Amino acid sequence: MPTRVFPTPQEIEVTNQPFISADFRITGLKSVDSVAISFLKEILPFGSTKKAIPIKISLLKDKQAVLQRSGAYRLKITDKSISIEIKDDRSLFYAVQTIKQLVSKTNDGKIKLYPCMITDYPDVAYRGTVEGFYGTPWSFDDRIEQLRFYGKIKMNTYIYGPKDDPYHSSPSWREPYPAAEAKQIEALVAEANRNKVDFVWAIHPGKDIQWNKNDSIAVLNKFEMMYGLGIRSFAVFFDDISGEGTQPEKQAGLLNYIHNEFIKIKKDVNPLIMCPTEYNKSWSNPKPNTYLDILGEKLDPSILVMWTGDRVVGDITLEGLNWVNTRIKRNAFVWWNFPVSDYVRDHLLMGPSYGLDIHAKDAMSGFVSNPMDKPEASKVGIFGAAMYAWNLSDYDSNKEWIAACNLIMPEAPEAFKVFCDHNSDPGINGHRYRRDESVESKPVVEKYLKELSEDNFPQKESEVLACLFKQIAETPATIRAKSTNESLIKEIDPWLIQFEHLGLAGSVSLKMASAWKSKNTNDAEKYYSELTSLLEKMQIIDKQYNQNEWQPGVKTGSLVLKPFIIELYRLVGEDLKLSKNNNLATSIIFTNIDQLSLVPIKTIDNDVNIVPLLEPIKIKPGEYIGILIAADKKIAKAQLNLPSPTRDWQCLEWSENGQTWEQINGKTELMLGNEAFSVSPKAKYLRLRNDSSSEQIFNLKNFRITTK
Ligand code: LTM
Repeated sequence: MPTRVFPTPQEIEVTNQPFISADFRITGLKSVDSVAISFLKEILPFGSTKKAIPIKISLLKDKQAVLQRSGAYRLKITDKSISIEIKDDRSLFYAVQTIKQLVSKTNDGKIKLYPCMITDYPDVAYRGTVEGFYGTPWSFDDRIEQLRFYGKIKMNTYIYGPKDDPYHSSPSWREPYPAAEAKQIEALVAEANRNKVDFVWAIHPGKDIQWNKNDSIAVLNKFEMMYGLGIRSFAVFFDDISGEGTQPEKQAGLLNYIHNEFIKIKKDVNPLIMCPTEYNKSWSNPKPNTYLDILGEKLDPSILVMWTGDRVVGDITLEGLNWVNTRIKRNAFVWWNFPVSDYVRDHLLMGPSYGLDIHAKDAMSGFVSNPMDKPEASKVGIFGAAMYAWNLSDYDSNKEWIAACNLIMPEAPEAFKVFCDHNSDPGINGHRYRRDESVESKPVVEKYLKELSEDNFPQKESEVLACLFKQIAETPATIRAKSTNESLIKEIDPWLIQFEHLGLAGSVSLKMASAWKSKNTNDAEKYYSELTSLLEKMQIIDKQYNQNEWQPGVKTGSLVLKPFIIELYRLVGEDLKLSKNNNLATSIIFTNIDQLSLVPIKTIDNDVNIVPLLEPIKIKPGEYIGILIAADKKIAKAQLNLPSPTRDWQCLEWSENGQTWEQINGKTELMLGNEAFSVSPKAKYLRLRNDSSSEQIFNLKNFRITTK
């Protein structure tokens, strides 16, 4: 077989004796999808000679349930004829995609095909992406390219819900799109249709919705406008909101109203999708007859309910799905928060799509991946999601990751794999979501450090790692020289720059350690100073590129390789008394709120910030959030912006020792603003405590201390 068929078909038999033909013709069903036929004509030469191989298109005769699914097809290729049996237009489109993968050309331009028999259908009905991240939404061109990509990998759903589109969310969800944007949406819907993708338009009204007739009509009117632009699939999101909008009875009431007054009446619109406020287990009230049960009870059974798993960002397990399915009384529609990076914007998530239960096909109604704001780079993760949702039991995350790298950068697949392999972990983050990184190098690094600690020189490991760092240093140039995907290069450019320096720093660190171990102090010192310059350069890159206001900077190899280099730097520096050692003391978050315990602190010059969180935070009575500043620093001033529906719970305090606290009176009115205020020079801790007797909700926008 020339290439593998992806996603892996449910049943496939291929002979290894190809046949060659120069001519094909279509017979059978007349009124079939013209887009699929023109794709077919791009792949196969059509003619009318006697020798032309007939391609017969007919309806699927086999009536078993799986073949009644949208997209199901049966393809039989022999050297005499091709038979395509289909359920619907999508089936024909997918059969054509499969033929495209099976075809290769002889030197004289004829078609080489392998006789085969394929019976294929998707395990999960809705498969695709949800553009549901915070940050700059994808551009028109990005989306067009994504829709084409989804067609190729047999995904059928694109949910449009970028948090930062004001016409999707507050403040402008009630208003029509400006003409230019409306026109682009029309064009996107047309492209989606061509690729057999449902363009689902989502509204996010919960931040300021009023539960009255006016606002129900406002949602309906907006849907009507979007219907006018060609949209035939709709969603309502209630994620990441607080206050009035979160009431399950009201949410269900609105959804049922839309279902009855719009979906049922239109006749050509797909079932509604909703994202609940309690969209993952860790945020759900476990008590019976609460939020999720109310939705399960009240929502029309046809409405699909989204779910991110046991956590906001986490694995998808059959057990977790069974838990929510019982409560919502239907199979959850999975919103998988991978490879989204809006909570770790200084990292790329380029690794395999793993953590997906291969036994869960009967427990989900849909599976969509929430990608990064970088559409091309996200294709690696999206490809895995597509392969999983089509054929769960066959899914192998690593195999599909390799296939993704080959498909996405065919001109330099090996270099791209090296890049992705060391750019996959998101680093420490509030969601506690970590990914494997540098998988094959990790045991070598561990062995190297263990040998060093036992006073041996790890010669073999040193050689392996030297090859790796050399390869890393060369990878960016290879990718730039060979890849024709300019958009992808532009998206990952800062990480390519940083990656090259990681490779250079790694090479020098190994030379330094080798000289040090062989007591060649002069060389060790020379390499130490070279490494110092490279590490400083990496810090400059981190401060120069990707300076977003959330997690600015460019981190690469941050799970295994960078810590390894830093460890060698520390070992040699301390032993040869070269390290200045004045950067070790850092400021840390000071909190007893579980959700925040791992939220990182960002220090830029004298400014120490708690990295802001995207979702609202619940704070119980007595709980607090604050910062303990680095040992050698003093607090000069602070700025806080923690919007909350009420403020009378907020008590702002400072302490010298973390034991006794003094209240900062009259400062709570500053919580909503950005005005700086000064704090006692003795203060080492600053915290905001819930001084009331009930749980409160706030958003962490800005908690900043300026030190001196
Ligand atoms: O996950 C959901 C349902 N909502 C938001 C997303 O918009 C966001 O992209 C992810 C990842 O940060 N987290 C959310 O809570």
